[in-house]
Parts: sequence; structure tokens; C-alpha cells
Amino acid sequence: MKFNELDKKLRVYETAHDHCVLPEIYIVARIDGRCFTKLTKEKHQFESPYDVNFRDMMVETVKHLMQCGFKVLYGYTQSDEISLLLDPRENTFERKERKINSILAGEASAKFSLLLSDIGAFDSRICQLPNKKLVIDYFRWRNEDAHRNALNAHCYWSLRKEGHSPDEAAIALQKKSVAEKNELLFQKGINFNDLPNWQKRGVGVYWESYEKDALNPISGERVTATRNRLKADMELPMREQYSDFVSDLVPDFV
Ligand SMILES: Nc1nc2c(ncn2[C@@H]2O[C@H](COP(=O)(O)OP(=O)(O)O)[C@@H](O)[C@H]2O)c(=O)[nH]1
Ligand SMILES: [Mg+2]
Repeated sequence: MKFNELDKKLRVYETAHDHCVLPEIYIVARIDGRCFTKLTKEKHQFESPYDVNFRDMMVETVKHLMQCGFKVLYGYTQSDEISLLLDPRENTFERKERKINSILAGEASAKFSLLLSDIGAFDSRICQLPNKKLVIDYFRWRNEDAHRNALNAHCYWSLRKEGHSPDEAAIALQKKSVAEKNELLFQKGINFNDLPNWQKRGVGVYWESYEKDALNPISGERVTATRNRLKADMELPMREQYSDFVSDLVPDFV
């Protein structure tokens, strides 16, 4: 068979299910570490429940994803996951879902592996959100998830560090309410309210503008130029204030 015939015959199998996200649908990608339970506790001994080096590697990975070819308005990370809000006008690769997912998973895996000096792989999935309210609720959901995980993880690891087995610690927490978990920590000298906010709320990454001294190359005059840089925010607000904060970052369609 000639190349042209083969090309025509086989191309359809490659492209027929190449779904494009429709215009005016917001795209949020969630990139998640693959088998990171094993990676953080067996292959590498990161501090449990929270490790500052691990957090910083995740933040660096978010920053890399925000500069790898897509226009990303907001990045958010908690635990081993990253959420990215793409600019709604983003049209790279005609908004092909497979292309966006494979590039983001590949770039995240490459960056994180370099930082770790070992293999750390990520998957990626896209949420197609039809309105701004849902985008705000999406980020609120991940923010609340971080909060809930922080309470559970601190309780679990305080029991483990006292010598309880994984099963004993899990069973002890199974039927406890939020108030009882707070009390459990308090009895062990930990006030949940005083724990670092990045653990309870996650870390947000967004663009900020700043003034930079520069030299006009033609006139030689000193001028100030406005530049953009990424800011990692470890003190995110929570609840309604977080929804308002996200709302300010999400553009309306015009
Ligand atoms: N030791 C440690 N583990 C972490 C940290 N952040 C996230 N993890 C772990 O990463 C895993 C993320 O959960 P999940 O994605 O459901 O598990 P996976 O399917 O094994 O990747 C959990 O086991 C967390 O305990 C950290 O700062 N320190
Ligand atoms: Mg994971």
C-alpha cells in the first residue's frame, strides 16, 4: 500500500475521538502525582504529614506549568495535586483535550523528576466548567479538601508517631467528628488553628505586576518598566473570602 493510502486510512483512527473543548467553556486541568503515597513514604522519606521541601517542589512544578506554553491565570496546589485555570481565550492546539492533558502531564512529570532527581510521574484530567460560578466552586472544593485532609493527616500522624499501627490510627479516626478530631489534637498539644495556613488551605500561584528600573536603549534615559512575575501565596484566604479571591482572578467572557 502506498504511503498516501496508508495515511488516509489510519489517520482517522488517530483523530476521530480528538475532542475539543467548546468555546466559552472554562478549562481547569487537575494534575495529580501517580502513586505518591509510595513515593513520599517508601522510595523517599518525606516528612509526614507535611514536608516543606515537597511543597516547594510542587510549587516550582506549578510555576513551570504556568510558563510552558499555555496562558494560565491561576495555579493551585495541595498535597500531590495541581489545578490550573487556563485563560478562557486560550486557543492553543484548538483546545484539544488530549493534547492539553498529555502536555501538562508530561511537563509536570519532567519538571518534578528533575527537582527530585528520581522519577515522579503525574496524570492530568480536564474539568470543563460552563460558567464562572462553577470555576469558583471548583477551587473552593479543592480548598475545602485541603482543610479536611490537613485535620485528618495531623490526627493520623500524631497517633502513628505515638506508636499506633496504620490500622489502629485509621480505626481510631473513623467515627470521629470534626470537633472530636480537633480535641484529639488539642490533647496532644496541637492547636489546629495555629498550624501553617499552607497546610490547611494549599498554595495559590498567580501573576503580579511589579515596577522594574530599566534603561531606554535609544535615549539612554532611566525609566521604570512594568513587568509580570509569578507569586506563590502561602496565606490564601478560606471559605467565602477564598471564593471572592478566586472570583477576582476569573475573567468574564466578553
Ligand atoms: N510524607 C508526605 N506525603 C505527602 C505530602 N504531600 C502529599 N503527600 C502524600 O501524597 C499522597 C497523595 O494522595 P493520592 O494522590 O490519593 O495518592 P496516590 O494515588 O498514591 O498518589 C498521600 O499519600 C499523601 O500523604 C507531604 O508533604 N509529605
Ligand atoms: Mg496522587
